[in-house]
Amino acid sequence: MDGFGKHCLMPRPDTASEDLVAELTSVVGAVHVLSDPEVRAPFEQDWTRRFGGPSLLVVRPGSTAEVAGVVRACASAQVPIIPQGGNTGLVGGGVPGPARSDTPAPVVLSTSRLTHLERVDRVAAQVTAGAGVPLARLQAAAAEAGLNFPVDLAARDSATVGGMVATNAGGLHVLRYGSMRTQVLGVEAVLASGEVISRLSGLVKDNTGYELSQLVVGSEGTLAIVTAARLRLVPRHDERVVALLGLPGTAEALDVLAILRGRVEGLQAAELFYQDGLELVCAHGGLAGPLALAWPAYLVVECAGLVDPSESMFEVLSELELPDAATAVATDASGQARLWAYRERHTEAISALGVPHKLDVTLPQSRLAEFEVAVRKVVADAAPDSRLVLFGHVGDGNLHVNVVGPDPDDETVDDAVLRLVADMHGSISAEHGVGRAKNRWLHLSRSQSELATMRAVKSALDPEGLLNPGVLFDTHG
Ligand code: FAD
Ligand code: 2HG
Ligand code: ZN
Repeated sequence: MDGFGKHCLMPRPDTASEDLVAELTSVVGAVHVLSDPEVRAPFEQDWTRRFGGPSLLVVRPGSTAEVAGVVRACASAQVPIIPQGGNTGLVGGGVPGPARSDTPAPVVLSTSRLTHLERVDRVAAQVTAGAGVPLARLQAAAAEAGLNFPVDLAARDSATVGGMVATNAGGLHVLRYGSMRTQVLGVEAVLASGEVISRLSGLVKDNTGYELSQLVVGSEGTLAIVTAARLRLVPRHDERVVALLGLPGTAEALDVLAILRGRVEGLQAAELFYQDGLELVCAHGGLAGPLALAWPAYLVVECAGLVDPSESMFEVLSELELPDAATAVATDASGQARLWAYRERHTEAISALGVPHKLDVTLPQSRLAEFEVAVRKVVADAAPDSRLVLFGHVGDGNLHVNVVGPDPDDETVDDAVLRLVADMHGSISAEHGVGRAKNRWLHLSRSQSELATMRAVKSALDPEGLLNPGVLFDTHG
């Protein structure tokens, strides 16, 4: 039982829902209160199709004041709120849970209208973006100002600033720039009380007590609803080289990574996948393979800078003495996009096979090769007829363990893999978060004291359990 369970919201009679509809309509306007089940449906199921449930309504506030009004209305009706951005999350945190008789259906608060993007401050190299701004639009605005927003991920056209703050999104460039947390200078957010905290000044130095913005980063919509963020930008590096290397296995990929880390400037991505994943992507996308020969493992590395990094990349590659059939290098944009597609298209290719069990985990880098062997065995034992696809951000020790085959509600394989990760001193969530998918395994990665502290924070900021119940903590024990 968690610390705020005693405050769980209870279902209210239908008249309460009618009052709530009227109240929400007065806050955001009738056109932004969506009650038609067909219109609500896309907001009620997650990207993987594994998680979802019914909502009472979907509301689309257009300003911070409207978000606060929605929160107050839901609080007084005792109806929970699920904040939702681009709905690309992979742990079921942005959609309602299954219907329950002891809990009212929630309101989904979509940030799709919070799309204000301020002019880039080139002196400070910062920008303020509304929570609903998609990543690709933010990246384009930064590039137009001669700068770069350094977090990048394949869902860039849909994933939003608010969702990325809430999940502390990682992605392809963590090894150079850090995750979303590193880019966040401050947030504006609405608390469960309806109060607004606004930390958008962009002050780089400001030691005046608790860092509330960073508390919200990674809180997965359980502490506050982010309405905007002040974000750090970095230099735009147009000189770029991408190499795809075929290798005998994970250990060799780690050896090459160690050499590249010390020898090339501007290393910003090091991604790993395996032959079965490559075959799946090629079949799904109708692509020819990248190399003349098949290899057990593939490493994609990218360097970027103000000065062309390709010469130092070629120098190191020639010292590695890899066979020609193990190396593809691209110095032009279209060739680079072609090489990246083999890595980036894994997620969609896996989803085309069925509903995946996604286990996004980090291991100490020194144990990644050992983990790869162990996890293949654990999955084969726990789900003998399943298909396992492994890939990930090897530069961060982060592997994405995807298992297709077991029923979406069957958690046997999830349990076996997450216990293996904990036994090997890894984390059960590297970058996607805990959401509804992993809340019952949170204790494998956090101590009892840490969990109690986290619950105390939740209780202090959201005593009624209004925001995202069932996400991060298992509210139903
Ligand atoms: P949603 O899915 O809408 O929500 C995610 C969580 O954030 C939920 O708990 C939700 O309640 C909460 N939330 C959303 N908006 C707010 C808000 N304004 N205030 C408070 N809480 C909020 N993730 C990575 O880290 N790295 C990757 O490389 C990566 N690649 C991906 C590739 C694909 C093809 C896909 C489909 C997903 C990928 N993801 C990746 C996962 C996903 O894109 C990220 O988790 C992203 O940050 C989610 O953003 P979103 O706007 O879609 O959030
Ligand atoms: C990626 O790295 C994303 O491409 C998605 O984090 C991972 O599909 C997955 O498991
Ligand atoms: Zn990832």
